[in-house]
Formats: sequence, structure tokens, C-alpha cells
Amino acid sequence: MNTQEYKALLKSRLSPYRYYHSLCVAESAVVLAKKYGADPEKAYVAGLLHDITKEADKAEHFALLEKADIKLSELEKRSPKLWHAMSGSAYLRLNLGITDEDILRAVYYHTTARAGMSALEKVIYIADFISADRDYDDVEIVRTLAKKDLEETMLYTGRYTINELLQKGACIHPDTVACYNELKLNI
Ligand code: DGI
Ligand code: FE
Ligand code: FE
Repeated sequence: MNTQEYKALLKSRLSPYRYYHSLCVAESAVVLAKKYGADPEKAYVAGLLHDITKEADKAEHFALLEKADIKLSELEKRSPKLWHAMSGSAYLRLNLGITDEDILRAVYYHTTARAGMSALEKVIYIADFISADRDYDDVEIVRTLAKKDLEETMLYTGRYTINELLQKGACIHPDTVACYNELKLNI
């Protein structure tokens, strides 16, 4: 499939707002990839497709996860916001024939992050935070940081996410905590 076909597919699966978000993340991902030594073409594809199952229903998420042999932990079963990252990666592998493990992991971990992320994985995680459509309190701080230092940006966004989740009383995925701790120990 080429880029135009990916876009047509996304348009059929996503609301106009979410489709626009996907285009914005793809563009931000290319900029970050060039700056931080990831492959810009992979960044564009992963950015474009990262939320491909964001508007799927529960049955579709679970069918994809089962088909891809992805077993959910108790915490993951009870955190619907996390499903689209895992099922999205499964969709890319099963339905689009994408075999590049770095792209597949970049989508899989774009919501939780994890310890030991590749440059591409970090690029997609941060692109999702700073894309042109984003508008939250700290977005300008994160955009400025992202122009300077990828690790510092990961630490800031990791802390921001954990704070938000704590305030909402949500569970924190162990990969999110592991990512934060790794950054904290290495910076
Ligand atoms: O899909 P997007 O809206 O573009 O962004 P995303 O994939 O980063 O999803 C953000 C949502 O995921 C937000 O509501 C917070 C939630 N989230 C992120 N990390 C965790 C999490 N939820 C839980 N329960 N645990 C996490 O570690
Ligand atoms: Fe997402
Ligand atoms: Fe997103």
C-alpha cells in the first residue's frame, strides 16, 4: 500500500478530527526523525497509522489482539485507552502486511511508552504530544523541549502523563513507570 491508500483507509476508519490528527502526527514525526536520527519514511508511516484503530469497537480490538496472539494483562483489560495501541500494531501486521518491527513497536508503545525505546519509538511518542492539532496547557513547553533534547522531552511528557493519570485515579501501566524510571536514572 502507498501513502495515498493509507490515507484513504484512515479516512474510512476515523472521524475527520482524528484523521487530521494522524496527518499532523505524521508530519511532526518526520521533523523529529530527521533531527534525532530515526528513518523519516518509517516515521511518516508509523505517525500516519498510529491511531488506526482508535475508533474501533471492543469486539474489533479483541479480535485483532486474539488474531495477533497478544495476551492482555489484567491492567490492560481494564484500561480501554490502551487497547488501540496494541490492536493498531496488530492491524498493521495482519491487515496491512507491515513487517518492520520498529514501526510495529512504535505503534504498539505509542501510548504507554516503555524502557528501552528505539529512536523511532520515541519520535512517534513525542510527535503524538506536539502535533499541530494538540492544544493542552503545556504543549508549547513540550514543543520547545522537543527542538532541543529528545530524552528531556520524554522525561517531561512521561511525568506529565503519570501526573494526569494519578489525578484521574487511573492505573499506570508498568511500561509507563519503567520508561520514566529509566529516563530518570539515565539523565
Ligand atoms: O490516541 P491519542 O489520544 O492520540 O493519544 P494516546 O494514544 O497517547 O492516548 C492517550 C490516553 O491514554 C490518555 O487518556 C491517557 C491514556 N494513557 C496513557 N498512558 C497510560 C494511559 N492510561 C492508562 N490507564 N495507563 C497508562 O499508562
Ligand atoms: Fe493513540
Ligand atoms: Fe494519537
